[in-house]
Amino acid sequence: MRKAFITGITGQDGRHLAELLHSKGYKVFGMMKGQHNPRSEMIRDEFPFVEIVPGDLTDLTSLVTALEYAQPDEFYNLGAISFVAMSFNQAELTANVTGLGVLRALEAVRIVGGAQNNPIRFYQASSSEMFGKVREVPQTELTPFHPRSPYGVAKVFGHNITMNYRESYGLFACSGILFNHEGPRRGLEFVTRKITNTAARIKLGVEKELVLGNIDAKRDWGYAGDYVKAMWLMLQQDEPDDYVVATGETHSVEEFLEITFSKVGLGDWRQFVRQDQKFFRPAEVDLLIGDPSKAKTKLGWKPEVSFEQLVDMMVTHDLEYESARLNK
Ligand code: F7E
Repeated sequence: MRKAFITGITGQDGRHLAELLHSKGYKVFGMMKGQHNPRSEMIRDEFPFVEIVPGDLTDLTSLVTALEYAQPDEFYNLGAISFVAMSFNQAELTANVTGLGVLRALEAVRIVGGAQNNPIRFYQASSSEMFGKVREVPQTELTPFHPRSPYGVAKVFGHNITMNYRESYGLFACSGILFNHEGPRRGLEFVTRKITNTAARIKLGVEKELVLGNIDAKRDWGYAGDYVKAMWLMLQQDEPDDYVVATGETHSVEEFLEITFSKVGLGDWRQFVRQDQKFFRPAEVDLLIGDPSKAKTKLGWKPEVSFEQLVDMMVTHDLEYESARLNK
């Protein structure tokens, strides 16, 4: 039985990936930090097949101990401080977890190694935030980075150190440069879920308005369930490499609002939305659009869920989820 080790198991991608790997017959280990982590119950209830292993990306010894215990074939490093806005306020923590955490994970892989004829394969969750103030449109694996947040800077370090360990020590280490990916499991702090969830609450009469920051920003939004398939495919290749994972389409936050409010049946979003300076960022990423040609050609990967279907899936989920909460 193949074994996979996932950091960030409680996040959106960790949960999608755990499901995918379980369906493929893997034994799945999920690393979780802290004492009495309240999310461990969620994982236990939702995914009883996941074995929780204690560990923390800021503690190399804990990573080595966790890998020695799990002896995985594949290591997916999805753990991070992933909220860009928060990274401006907790820049040092972000650098430590999202940046240096990757170095510690790679060191742990180098130390534990895995079976001689079957070394641990490593996946790093790189991000389109690395492109920041974009140097070209669309962005490819070769587009230079210009990060615009402490999060983006930390991800550039993670990306480069992964490449460096591949070149220096011959590790089977890949980075997926994933553009924004969403779905019903997205945290409520991210703009897409904030919009679909608040719109559902307005529809149900429990909220009056939606307060946002910059609605002109454009993103290449895909479905998280599609994107974890690309992660897995990268680790099944003969050679390690880096890949852009994106839809190749871009939409503004305003477009997301428009479709959501019309699907919920509230009409014109302008009646419900207010902008507040506190949700604007010190430096913004204005436009992201990825070119997934390499992933399509080499991995045979393509996104299955369209932008409209994604919004629809999230709106439908949030209307059901919020009315179930009301009726409790
Ligand atoms: O913001 C604007 C905001 O926080 C999207 C993470 O998964 O994707 C994600 O990063 C846009 C930005 O995602 C609000 O200024 C307006 O322009 O949903 P977001 P993100 O920053 O693009 C990348 C690929 C990652 O790697 C990250 O980990 O929406 N925006 N008003 C707002 N954003 C939020 N969160 N809240 C607002 O009220």
